[in-house]
Amino acid sequence: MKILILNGPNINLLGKREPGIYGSRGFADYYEELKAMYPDVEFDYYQSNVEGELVNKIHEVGFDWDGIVFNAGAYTHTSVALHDAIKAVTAPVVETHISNVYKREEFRHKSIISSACVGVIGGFGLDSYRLGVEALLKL
Ligand code: CA2
Repeated sequence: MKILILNGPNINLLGKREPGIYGSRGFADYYEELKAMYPDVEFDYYQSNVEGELVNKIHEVGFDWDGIVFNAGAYTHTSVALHDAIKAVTAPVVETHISNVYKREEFRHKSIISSACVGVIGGFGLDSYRLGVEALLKL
């Protein structure tokens, strides 16, 4: 089983800004814990602040790997290109959010990518990523 954890814009700032919303832990630290929880799963991690680079990564792994846990960050609410990329590949993609976007500003209530994804997980802090992995393992 090969799973890509894919993070979009600003998630590289996790642990450094806005701890009230996103917590005080950096993603690199959490990623080590996640890998240790699933020793039989092969993980890769990629983060980019650039929309086209996220599209390229989805194309690169989306026909060979078994799934993608994807936090598209703010592109969730804006990106037709990411919707189309997710739709184009064969690997299931789980839309994942750290925060509960429905408790936040209204512009975060609309996701352009949800309808291309196999499912949506959000609101559980960094544990949302583990829940995304669990969902992929049970498909
Ligand atoms: O809750 C999530 O995971 C989000 O995808 C995070 C995005 C936000 O635009 C989505 O609406 C919901 C933002 C990620 C930005 O992360 C930061 C981390 C620390 C400091 C500033 C931003």
